[in-house]
Amino acid sequence: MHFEVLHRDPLILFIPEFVSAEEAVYCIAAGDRAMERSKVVCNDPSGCIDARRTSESAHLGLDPLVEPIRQRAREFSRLATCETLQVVRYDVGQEFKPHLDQFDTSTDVGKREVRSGGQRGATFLVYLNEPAAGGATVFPEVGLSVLPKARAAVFWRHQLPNGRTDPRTLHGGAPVTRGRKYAMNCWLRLPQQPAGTQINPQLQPRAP
Ligand SMILES: O=C(O)CCC(=O)C(=O)O
Repeated sequence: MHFEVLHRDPLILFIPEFVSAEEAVYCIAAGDRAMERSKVVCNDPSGCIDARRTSESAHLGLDPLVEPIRQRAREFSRLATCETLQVVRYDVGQEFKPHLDQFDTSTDVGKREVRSGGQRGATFLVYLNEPAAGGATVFPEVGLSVLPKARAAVFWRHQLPNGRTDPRTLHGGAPVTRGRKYAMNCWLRLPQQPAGTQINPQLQPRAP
């Protein structure tokens, strides 16, 4: 799959054609049928509403029509597990302030998630459409801003070589200023491993 390197360390890639136009349309329609106010990970197992994340979102579940997307993500990252896909919809003014995707293992919920499914090791953020203005994905620690491009995905790894969260992967969705943005999260889980284990070396992207 063709990709461009946006940033080397931490590794952030742009994959221009990660989903087909048909897949994007399907995911938007499936997401629209189940949208609810987005939540963030917190000690409540069902998540918490938080002023830092004002979008709406929907989980697509194990739908055979979106399985090829999860499979693609697994093959590209060479990680075995991919959470079910989450479609996110932003209207004007909605945003997700900068945050990290890895579970915080100093919290009970973080420990529980890592025990049950493994730590998050990488993210594919798929753009299902393009808002008329705004809605960039920003990485403030590395000074990177990525404008949504329909069908493309941004991929980044979360961990430092010592297995700890890389704080430079802080990222967020800037407010949409015109139109509507649809994106989709695909979070890859690392197989269970003792703390401090080196990151799975196979998480390196393949050569273009
Ligand atoms: O919408 C974006 O550009 C970023 C979304 C994000 O970081 C998330 O949903 O975790």
